[in-house]
Amino acid sequence: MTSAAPAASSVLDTLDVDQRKWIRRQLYLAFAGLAVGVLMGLLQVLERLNIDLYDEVQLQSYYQGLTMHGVATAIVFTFTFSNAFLALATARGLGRPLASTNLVIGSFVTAALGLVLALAAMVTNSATVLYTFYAPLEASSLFYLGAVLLVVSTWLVSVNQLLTLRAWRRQHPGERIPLLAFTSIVTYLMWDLASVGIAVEVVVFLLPWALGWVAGTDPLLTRTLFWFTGHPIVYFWLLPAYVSWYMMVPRRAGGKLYSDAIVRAVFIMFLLLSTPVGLHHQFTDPGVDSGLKFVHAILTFAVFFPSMVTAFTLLAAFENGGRARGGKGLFGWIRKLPWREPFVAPQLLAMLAFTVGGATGLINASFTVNLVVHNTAYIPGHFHLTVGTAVALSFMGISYWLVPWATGKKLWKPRLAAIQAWVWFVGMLIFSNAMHVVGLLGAPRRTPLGVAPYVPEEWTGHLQRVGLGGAILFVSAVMYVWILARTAWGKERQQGEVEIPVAEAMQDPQRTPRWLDRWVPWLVATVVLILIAYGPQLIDQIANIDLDTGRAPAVRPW
Ligand code: HAS
Repeated sequence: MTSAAPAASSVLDTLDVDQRKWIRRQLYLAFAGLAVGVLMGLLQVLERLNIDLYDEVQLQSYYQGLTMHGVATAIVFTFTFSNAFLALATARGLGRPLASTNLVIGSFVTAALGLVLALAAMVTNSATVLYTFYAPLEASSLFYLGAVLLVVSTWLVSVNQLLTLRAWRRQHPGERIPLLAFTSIVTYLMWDLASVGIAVEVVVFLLPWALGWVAGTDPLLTRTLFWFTGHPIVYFWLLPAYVSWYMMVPRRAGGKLYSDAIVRAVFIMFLLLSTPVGLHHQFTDPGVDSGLKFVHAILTFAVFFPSMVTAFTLLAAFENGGRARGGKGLFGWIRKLPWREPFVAPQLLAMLAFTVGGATGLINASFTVNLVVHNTAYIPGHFHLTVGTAVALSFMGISYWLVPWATGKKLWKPRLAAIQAWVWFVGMLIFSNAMHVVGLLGAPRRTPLGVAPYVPEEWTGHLQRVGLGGAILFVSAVMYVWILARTAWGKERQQGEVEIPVAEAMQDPQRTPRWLDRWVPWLVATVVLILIAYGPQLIDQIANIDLDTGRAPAVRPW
């Protein structure tokens, strides 16, 4: 059996030198975003220990730092990293350079401009609206423009992927789309549809409001539009990691891709189910219809399924790898996995963390239990295991081959890189466990608890563990940025080309059913599902818009 992807060298030989340069720059944006984000994270955990450094760094408030933390890590780092990684994965999968170098440059320029504008607004305290930005909190127009540009940078990647696919199809009529390209493209197609919510929210409502063109806007409507995108965004963060977990990690762990067909089915399920679930963020929102909340709750359980499939198929791939490396017995193969390898170890640890993060997600999704955990510290506990570890740690592992590929430099101190991942994992276990527990004890999220007068004695120890875990995470992040900086600006050049790892499939990809190699019918089905899940709610809310105030809805009286 062979992998559906062509040999690495053919892509690298033909990949436009310019494209590699702009992909590298996009990666640098990601690392800049992460650096800003973790600095702000440090301030937050110190605040939990009653050490307030906001004045020291000239920030006006805890909330200003929190906004910068969320936007820089969850939006800038993730978007720009995926823009670089999945653009390259598409080229690698299709065995040809991306169709348009201008689009590669365009994606970088829009993302860079977006970052500068959003950062300028946040630093000047004119956009302290948190990373979940909806009314009634209002930011300056610069911030909204920055957000628009960051989203546009992802759309440009998507267009480039589709143009590259079109060119590939002309030369390969009737052939199956190579899996690596298929999954990379589906990830962006899912996001294209999902991001319509935030695009409408910002362009139609928030931006005109911030520019003073309209008197007010409707908080419930902007909140619903935000969560239309705000849930699928988590899969836009996660799916690049899945691309690596399915197709790249097994290659380095000595295993094979379990099944081409299952991976396609999993990504199609994410396309279908990622968006019509956003109302599970609004279970406690009185303005949302209860029947629709029920529909979204059921679909949330459905979108759990492709991740369960992923867990079992990955385990099969790794067992295969561990046994090929000499592992014996029921669990002996686990020890044989390359736990000290800087590319594999972070991602295996990311998967372990995600197993727990997935379970806490299921708790969030359960309507009645959600009432207990909603808006408590439990929720950041959940998402630091998912986006903060499953995704961030995977991206760190990927960057340990991606940065050498992009710069032609040898990875600086690979053993230290593996240690860095373990430090992150340990820090996150302490941090997220403490957040979950203190959340269950009633501690609210997004609150400067260091100055809150009502903090009971029983929270104190857990808050100290939050501080300790966060400090360890900060150390790991500094190690990460330092290793990458020493790699990129080091003198030691890579011997030959860096391999872009792609695992062989255990089963012949050509036996994959043709209906799993299409997406137009799935796209249509996705749109229909979204209309069913969101149509009645949005129609009702838009009908409430007060036309007397012009183009914008009036502020509701309540
Ligand atoms: Fe979530 C809130 C439900 C997944 C991120 N989530 C959030 C927020 C964020 C977030 C950021 O239903 C807060 C937003 C805010 O600021 O308000 N979430 C879920 C469910 C899942 C889920 C059901 N979330 C994610 C992922 C995220 C993420 C992924 C980021 C990347 N979440 C919720 C709900 C809320 C929520 C409610 C609202 C809460 C509220 O009230 O505010 C599921 O998709 C999870 C499925 C995961 C699994 C685990 C599979 C495990 C795998 C690893 C395999 C391991 C192996 C071991 C192979 C089923 C694939 C290898 C190791 C060896 C030793 C071999």
